[in-house]
Amino acid sequence: SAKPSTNRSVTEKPLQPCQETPPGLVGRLLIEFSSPMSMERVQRENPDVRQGGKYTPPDCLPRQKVAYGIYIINQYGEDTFNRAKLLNVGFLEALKDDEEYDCFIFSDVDLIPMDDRNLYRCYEQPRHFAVGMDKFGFRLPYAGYFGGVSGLSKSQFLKINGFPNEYWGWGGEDDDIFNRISLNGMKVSRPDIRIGRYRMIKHERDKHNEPNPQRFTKIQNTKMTMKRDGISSLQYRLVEVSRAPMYTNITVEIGRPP
Ligand code: NGS
Repeated sequence: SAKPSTNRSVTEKPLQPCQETPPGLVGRLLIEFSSPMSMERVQRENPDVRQGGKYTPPDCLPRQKVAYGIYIINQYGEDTFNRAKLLNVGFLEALKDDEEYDCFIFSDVDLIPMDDRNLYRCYEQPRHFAVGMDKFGFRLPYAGYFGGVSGLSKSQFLKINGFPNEYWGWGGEDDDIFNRISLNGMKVSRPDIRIGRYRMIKHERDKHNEPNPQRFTKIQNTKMTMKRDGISSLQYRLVEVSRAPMYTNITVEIGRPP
């Protein structure tokens, strides 16, 4: 049965691996929020992005499969917010789409990178990208800060049993992740402070996200809790998955604090 082959490898030259540093980077970007950005414009300026926010370089073989898709994980209902648990959901749901993803970038929705040399890929060690945020005067607020935007390879993520599911409300979950990394013999890697710059989209204080009074004691106990609490114990109910042109929107029910 001779079907005409559409396989690239027999019709074209095999692709070369992508360059370590992509060509055409511009460095510092002008980020300001005074003029609104429309989804249509984002779409127009990124014609190679496919349904659900997926992208593959057309002319080279990617060295890593960064969850080459954009996933927005939305907590269903009105119960207390749980950031780290939502990030765990994002990891599993992205893998359901493509089990070959080997790198995951976890970003807060309100952070906009100001320099395209801050490469969203995975590194030898877990990566903290958001080292210079405007609200902290473009400096790290403290040496162990791991909030905002981070990136872990699949194996780094699994080594720390993913992120904690038991931080309800604001604060501490990023410090717990930092502890998991150190306790598992890894070290956080970071970009140069001049490159890892971010602007935060200004917004009102979130509802249902009051400071978690348990956060200080919880971050003292990471060593004990990380074995049982993490990606291995994650439970949730999928409410909706919808594919927009530039991203995949996932709504999940993740329960509420005990
Ligand atoms: C620390 C929090 C982190 C938080 C960081 C920055 O104190 O979760 O402040 O917060 N840790 C604890 O509360 C234990 S920020 O200034 O962005 O609101 O990420």
